[in-house]
Amino acid sequence: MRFDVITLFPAMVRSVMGHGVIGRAIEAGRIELVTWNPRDFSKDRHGTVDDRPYGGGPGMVMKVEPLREAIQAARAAAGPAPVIYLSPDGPTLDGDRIGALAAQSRVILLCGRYEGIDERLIELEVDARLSIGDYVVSGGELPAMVVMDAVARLVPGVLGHAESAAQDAFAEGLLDWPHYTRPETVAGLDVPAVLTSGDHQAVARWRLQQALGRTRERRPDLLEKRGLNEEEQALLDAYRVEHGN
Ligand code: 9WO
Repeated sequence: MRFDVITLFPAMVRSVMGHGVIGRAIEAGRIELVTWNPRDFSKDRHGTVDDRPYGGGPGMVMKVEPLREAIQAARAAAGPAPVIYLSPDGPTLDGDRIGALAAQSRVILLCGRYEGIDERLIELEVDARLSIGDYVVSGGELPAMVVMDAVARLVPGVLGHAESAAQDAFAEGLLDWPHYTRPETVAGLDVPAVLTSGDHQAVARWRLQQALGRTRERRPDLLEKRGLNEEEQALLDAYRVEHGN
């Protein structure tokens, strides 16, 4: 998977994405991250990439040409790829959209700053918008990094066995089960006995039951959408009796 990111802050993107499991995947070449700074494509010696908005009003707008040339350079570098503009007015990122992106070999992520980008750039070069939620942040970079992290985790070989197991719960449409580590007792609180029983089947059953119970308590909408088989329903019924809910 290759991500090309159009951003005024390439160092920010490379630094954040260079950590942890995704950073290791980039180092191993399983994920490719290339950044393109519109300022490098500016026509004037000041590196101008923005200007005042027509019609007046506060702030600045990103100019078409530097962005367009950065996008075209990204396309020329590694072939055609969808251009996705990170913006609150796009459809909201969810598991299906993450899966669809992970099926692509390449994607170009366009990060806006200032008050936004000239609409004509969107008309000329943007294939889709994508939101990570109904709020505005300072730029498209953090949303782009959320998208890249979530998508990269689905690329084969990026997650080790442990992490991919941890991700299974949500991939199953459920919230995560609780996690514990040493010491066995801390501040008078013990680890649930099943987790130290050595009975792997019982542990797996307990984890599924916890995920089902927590999903019902915290995100009943997910459970509604997912449905339950007979065994899961029985586990959830037992959880509700145990938790009195
Ligand atoms: C801002 C905005 C506000 C309300 C409705 C739609 C909107 N679009 C934008 C926009 O594209 N802003 C540019 C990119 C310039 C300001 C910083 N940008 C931005 C993108 N802030 N927040 C996002 C974003 C992207 C994806 N998901 C959530 C927020």
